[in-house]
Amino acid sequence: MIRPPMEPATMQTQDAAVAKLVLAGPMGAGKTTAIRSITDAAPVSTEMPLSEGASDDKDTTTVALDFGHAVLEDGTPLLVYGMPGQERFAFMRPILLEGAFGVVIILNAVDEDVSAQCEHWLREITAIDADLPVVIGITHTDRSASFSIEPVRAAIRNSGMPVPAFTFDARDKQQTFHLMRALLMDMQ
Ligand SMILES: Nc1nc2c(ncn2[C@@H]2O[C@H](COP(=O)(O)OP(=O)(O)OP(=O)(O)O)[C@@H](O)[C@H]2O)c(=O)[nH]1
Ligand SMILES: [Mg+2]
Repeated sequence: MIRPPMEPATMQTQDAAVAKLVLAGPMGAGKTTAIRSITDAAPVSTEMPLSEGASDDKDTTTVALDFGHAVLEDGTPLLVYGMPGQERFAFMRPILLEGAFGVVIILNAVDEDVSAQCEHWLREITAIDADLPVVIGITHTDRSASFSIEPVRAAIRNSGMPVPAFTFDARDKQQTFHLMRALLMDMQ
């Protein structure tokens, strides 16, 4: 049985300590997709039809949260929560970050200014909890021929935070797990 998260960053289930991770980032970056990629059972999701900005591959948006239980190859259990990307649901962010071990900020390489997005989301998360470990994952690089990760790394350096950044495809289980492992390395 999966127990809901309590206060600390890691919780005891019957078998092992479980880390709570949260996925943050703008609308359409791939938070819901990432959770669907890594969970074996169907995750909990709160998708509603997009009134504006629907596209062929995205016609719904998260209005409260995503939740899934995943197990890394080494047996490490994870409770993974996804935030809604839209600003009007920003009130959910502190609620979901309560008791989290760390945050994966997912950005979209197709978005106009990815480094500005990066700075924005780093500010949003650290304003809620300045001590949370963070990893950045950038999706949709297959759709942006001109994308370079260097401006994003420069934005991270400007923030003064030791945050690793990777590109990945949220539809791919192994690539999504790779990000989670990078975050969990801070745990050891
Ligand atoms: N081409 C491409 N598509 C991707 C990649 N990663 C995710 N996607 C797609 O991008 C879309 C992301 O949608 P969601 O997962 O709903 O995005 P979200 O971040 O949960 O968005 P909100 O809930 O609205 O904040 C889906 O259609 C995915 O299939 C990638 O690397 N490349
Ligand atoms: Mg979503």
